Amino acid sequence: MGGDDFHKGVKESSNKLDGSSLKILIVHTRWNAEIVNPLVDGTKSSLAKYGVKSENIIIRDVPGAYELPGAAMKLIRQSQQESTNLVSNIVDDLLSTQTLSDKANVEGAKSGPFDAVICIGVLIKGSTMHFEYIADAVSHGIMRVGLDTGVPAVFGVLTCLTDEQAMQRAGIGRGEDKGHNHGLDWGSAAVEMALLKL
Ligand code: DLZ
Repeated sequence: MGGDDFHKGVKESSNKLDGSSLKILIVHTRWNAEIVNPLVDGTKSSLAKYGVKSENIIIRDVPGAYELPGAAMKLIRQSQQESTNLVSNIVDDLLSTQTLSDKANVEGAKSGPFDAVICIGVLIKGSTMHFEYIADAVSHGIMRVGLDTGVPAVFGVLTCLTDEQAMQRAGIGRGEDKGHNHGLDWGSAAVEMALLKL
């Protein structure tokens, strides 16, 4: 490890990732918005690179990182409930003139539940234990969202010791080296996990 051929970070998947049929939820914080917003932009550009249509990227914001798991869980549950309702409406309307695909795809946007959720936030360590408690709760909470709903949940939360560390990981470092925008990796992780199959 550490030689010239050492690749830091995630390698591209060897599978072809076609996100054109996916519907992705992004939930991000308004805390540390100056760093979070570029991360959201990086995530969106990565999703676009893999073919996810802009109308199928749903974005919601919450106050802080602590709210991310609860919001993600609530919105996923809503999308699953709406899709159940849609199916029963389609069955009710089977004899109407509207085709099934017309009914299921309103104005090009994909109906149905989310295929993945990306939770984005930035925690920066202060002088109290707050950082440790929130980071622990949020990381476990986001894991639970994924396991309990079956919808892949991407951990897009930076847990940094300084502002500069966070800026570097959002690609907006102050020095000549702006760093790497981790949102680019979160978008590809969401597409890859959404498409995962045997
Ligand atoms: C209170 C707080 C603090 C001190 N720091 C951060 C932070 O660095 N990043 C973040 O996303 N949120 C922070 N918060 C807010 C909490 O996540 C949460 O919104 C509040 O405690 C209300 O539940």
